[in-house]
Amino acid sequence: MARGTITQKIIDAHYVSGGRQPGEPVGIHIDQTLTQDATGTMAYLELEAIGVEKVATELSVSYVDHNMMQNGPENRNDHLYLRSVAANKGVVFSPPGNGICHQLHLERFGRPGKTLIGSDSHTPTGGGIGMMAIGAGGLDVAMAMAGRPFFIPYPKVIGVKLTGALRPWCAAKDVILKLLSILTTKGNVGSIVEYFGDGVETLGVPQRSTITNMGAELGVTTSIFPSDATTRRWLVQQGRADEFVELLPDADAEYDRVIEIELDKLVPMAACPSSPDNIKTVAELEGVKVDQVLIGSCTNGGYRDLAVVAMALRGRKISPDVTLGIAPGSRTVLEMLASNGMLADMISAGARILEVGCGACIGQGQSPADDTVTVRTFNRNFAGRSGTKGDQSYLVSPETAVAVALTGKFTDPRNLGFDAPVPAEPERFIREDALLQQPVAGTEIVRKRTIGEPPRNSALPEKLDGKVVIKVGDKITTDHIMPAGVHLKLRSNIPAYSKVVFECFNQPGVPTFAERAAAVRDSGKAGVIIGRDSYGQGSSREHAAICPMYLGIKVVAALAIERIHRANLVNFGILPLVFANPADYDAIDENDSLEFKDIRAQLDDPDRRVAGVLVKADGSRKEISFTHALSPDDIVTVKAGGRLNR
Ligand code: MIC
Ligand code: SF4
Repeated sequence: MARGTITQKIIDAHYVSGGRQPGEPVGIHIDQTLTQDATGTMAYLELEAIGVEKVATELSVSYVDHNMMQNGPENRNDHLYLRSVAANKGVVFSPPGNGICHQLHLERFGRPGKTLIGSDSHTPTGGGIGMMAIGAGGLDVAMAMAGRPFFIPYPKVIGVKLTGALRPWCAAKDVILKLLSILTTKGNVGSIVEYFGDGVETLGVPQRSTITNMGAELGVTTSIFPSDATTRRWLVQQGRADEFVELLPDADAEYDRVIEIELDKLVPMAACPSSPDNIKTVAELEGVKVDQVLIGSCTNGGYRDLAVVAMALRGRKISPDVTLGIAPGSRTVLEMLASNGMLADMISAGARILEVGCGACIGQGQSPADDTVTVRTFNRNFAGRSGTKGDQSYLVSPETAVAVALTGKFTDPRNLGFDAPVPAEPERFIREDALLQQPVAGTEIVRKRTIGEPPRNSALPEKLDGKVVIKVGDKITTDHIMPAGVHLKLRSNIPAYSKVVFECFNQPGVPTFAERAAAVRDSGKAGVIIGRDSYGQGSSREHAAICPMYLGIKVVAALAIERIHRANLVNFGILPLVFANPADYDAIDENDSLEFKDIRAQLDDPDRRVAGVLVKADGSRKEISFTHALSPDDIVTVKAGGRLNR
């Protein structure tokens, strides 16, 4: 078992209750929370439903960064609700245009050694500054704002030893892409990745944060770097030197597993369609024609990344075969680029400057053309996430992205024929504190007509008469379950948003998933979803639980269910089960019945066994055995029909 790690030190300092053996639920005190608008509206509605007058955390911040298209009044209605509820409940509010929650939190609020949970799966960005920063569903964030501990499985610690230093044109993104090629997106649930070794000091905080940000794609609880002289330098640059604390592993720290990455051996890499772990070297892709390049997002939208891009573009023009979009991660970054002339370099090279925010990363605009290649510095390339069905989306570093923009095709940046830009670190970052809105007690909460209420489930019955509404395969992401993009504006309107659950599997002339699920629900049966491996990976969006719940889904059974999604299912009273015998997955088909007798009593079985009876269309019956990973507290929640009922 791991010893002397940073992970352990932070957990010890925040320990509230629970086990200390890997896998046992451990409750930790949460110092800070963050929300973003697309998950935040529901989180604050939940906070209100719990009856919280004022948040109990050291700091809670509400950011608006996702839903900024404002096609119709819904987005702005959400912003007004978010701003007023933040003021009312003691939460700092960051309005649209200030920046992506993770980038901004790193600049303004991230503190080494603190715990942070955020209603966004890329909250681990804060690990780059030595925080234990974890993504969670909105209801869990609401509970933390209410002062409740947050439960994680006591982690196994994967130590990633970095040695040497990156060579020119190689980037932090290549480090995490390399790690994704080793660990993949599957099988890492319950672990925390901790970086150590002499290579750590060669990476600045922005680079470390790129690595911890995209660590989310590994499916781990979070990733973390030490807090050292480099961290101190970053805090000085941000005008927050007094917030520095050193945080290092013991010299004889032991990890559950060690992976070594030699930074000087890394080459530029790309995640190929349609998974962040489908890795090739850029050299292998050399020459592939590209139509679109997009630079930005919470992975690579910081000052250093965009400065590299600006310097590579200076005095050059992009290829006429591509469009290049650049979205700075925060207002500060944009303002710094504007004041030092780098923005002009980008514009005159042919870049399209996009709004500060998530934008194209969440499928809000910039969808690629049919049958074309899009190259992005983002962290996810799940099928269809760009807004184009059958998209071919590749994920790369800013260094590689700018090489592609200049040539119109996949190009190893080392072949560009000029030296890799090395931007100077700014002595001071611009601070726009006046644009952050501080709470004012008693503020009236603005609730326009599109602000709904968080729906509730009914309690788990004794006998669950289930019917399989859909059977899906491996690696179903929450983007498959609950598409974002053009539908994002429905996040506060559950009945409307529910209509597009599993939209990507709908076929013309066949009733949609939503119609089928509602028909099962209205017939008095419980809807069942059958998944395979890594069900629910990706985003933390709890709508991937709330909307299926609204449509009557009571059980999700799969070979494996990812951490955040499983927690969201529990929070909304959906039973997450795991096939005890993976071969049984093959026995089940859509429209089969799955009956559970005495399900409430079965959940108390100390061996975690749950028996169901599969009834096929021809009337044949087969007993199927399931297990689950529910804690005693989770079981109470599921039985109650979700946390709001409790
Ligand atoms: C994402 O990158 O998928 C998102 C959009 O930021 C989500 C949150 C959401 O769906 O609102 C995430 O990563 O949790
Ligand atoms: Fe926004 Fe994209 Fe980051 Fe999600 S991954 S928070 S959509 S920039």
